[in-house]
Amino acid sequence: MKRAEYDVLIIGLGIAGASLAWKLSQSNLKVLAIDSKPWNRFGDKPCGDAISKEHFDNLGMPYPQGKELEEKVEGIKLYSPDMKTVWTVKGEGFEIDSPSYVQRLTKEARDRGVEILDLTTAMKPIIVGNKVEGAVLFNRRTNETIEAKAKITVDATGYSTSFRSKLPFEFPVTESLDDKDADVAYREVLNTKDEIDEYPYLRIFITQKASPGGYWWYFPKGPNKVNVGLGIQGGMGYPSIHEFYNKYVDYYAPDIDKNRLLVKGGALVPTRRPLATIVWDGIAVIGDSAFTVNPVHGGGKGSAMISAYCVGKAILNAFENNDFSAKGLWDANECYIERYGAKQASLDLFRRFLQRLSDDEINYGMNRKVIREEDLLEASTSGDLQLSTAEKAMRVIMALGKPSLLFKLKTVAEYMKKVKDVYKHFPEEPKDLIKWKHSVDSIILEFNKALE
Ligand code: FDA
Ligand code: PGT
Repeated sequence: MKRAEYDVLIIGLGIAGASLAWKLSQSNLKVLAIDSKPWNRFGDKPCGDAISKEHFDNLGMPYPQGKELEEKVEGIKLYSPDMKTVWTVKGEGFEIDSPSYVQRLTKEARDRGVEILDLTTAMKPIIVGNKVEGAVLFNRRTNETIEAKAKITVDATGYSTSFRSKLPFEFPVTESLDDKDADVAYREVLNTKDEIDEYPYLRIFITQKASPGGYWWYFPKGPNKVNVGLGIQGGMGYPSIHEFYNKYVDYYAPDIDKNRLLVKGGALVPTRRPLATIVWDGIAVIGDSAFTVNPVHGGGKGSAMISAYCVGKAILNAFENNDFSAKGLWDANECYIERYGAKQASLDLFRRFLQRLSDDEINYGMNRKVIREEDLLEASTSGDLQLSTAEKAMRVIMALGKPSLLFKLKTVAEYMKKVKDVYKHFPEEPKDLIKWKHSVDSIILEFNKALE
């Protein structure tokens, strides 16, 4: 068996792993980054490919350019189930060609000294004492087994969680995903028959009938090309996603040319709060594997980049202090929670509420502006649903004259605030993690009961 030693081993070169490799290539650390896929398929995963521009600005990541940028986005149009209400949310973003962008980050990282191995899979962790100290790899290009020792190993394996799930259960980063806390999503990219109307706007169709617990999207990638798909909640016993796709695609994407299909595929989207901790002794977890996706809109590329940024900073710190333990990496949690994690926890609750609403309630709510588009945007960007908004909403709902889940909006807003407050008191030391996690879990249980 071949043996090698590194400072950092990154497993997975999707947007999360590639962003981290790119960031660490600016340091003097000896880094190895691997992926099971061949080079030309890095970053190639089923996705709607929409990212807000703000993420690149906030993190100092390079904008997608040339082939990497398929369309500049100017905003999102949100359609009610009966299509009678359309909310327009303005905001700059990109429709990217994800493989091109991820491969560009990876090439730049390699040019600055990061070693990259494609067709290489992490088979199992190396654990010494109770610390992760690297992984056993298999390289299909050379048919070699490699014992890769590393001071810090980073799991960026996406929704497969294929590395961290092999750790002993005493590692808190082994937390698994409940089926109901995920959406199954599927999309196709096709050319259209005619030029798309207002193609710089993404379209989101809310419909429990055609996508229970998720939504349909129509994301133009230019005047004649579109990414169209849907998500449905997992663990609910619904028919297969393909059944929904085939039944409703002509309704939500009437102008696609089915003879000009470019790509298709589906995957799971975690829709919950992040892992209670994204670091432990000798290990960090980023991207989908750490459940960093936005629970309400399912976008996870921007927040995968945030988790890579926070873990990157924590790694540099850990090397400065020569401490690779959970404690030495702990500031990754603080950074991620402040930038995105607390909002995710609050939106995890909002998502549970939205998934229980009927199409009639959503039609009513959107049409009568029970929540206004500004409030929804505020909720989905900061995780705050204002109580005053909820109180005003109560008055509107009273006029409905029949009992409705919408009545619970004030309770929802209260719990969203409550869980965010708990995240403000994230423990300063790893030893207090379990107690803190219990307090988060009990708020979620209480909230589920309150919705019944
Ligand atoms: P990703 O899955 O991209 O990468 C993981 C990598 O690890 C893979 O390349 C894999 O080969 C590798 N790997 C796994 N195990 C390994 C092992 N043991 N050894 C070596 N390599 C290993 N988000 C968004 O922002 N905007 C959007 O429009 C959408 N739309 C959307 C639509 C659909 C249909 C889905 C399913 C998802 C989305 N998302 C999204 C979510 C988004 O796609 C997702 O959050 C990110 O791409 C996740 O990036 P990661 O790098 O974490 O994982
Ligand atoms: C309800 C559960 C849904 C589960 C979703 C599963 C579906 C999976 C499919 C995945 C498709 C991914 C689509 C990604 C879209 C990207 C949207 C986007 O970029 O949003 C921007 C940026 O948000 P951010 O969090 O990345 O960044 C924040 C900031 O810029 C950085 O600091 C923000 O725009 C929005 O949030 C628009 C709102 C989208 C809302 C989605 C629909 C929800 C349903 C609402 C129902 C309302 C009914 C109310 C009635 C009372």
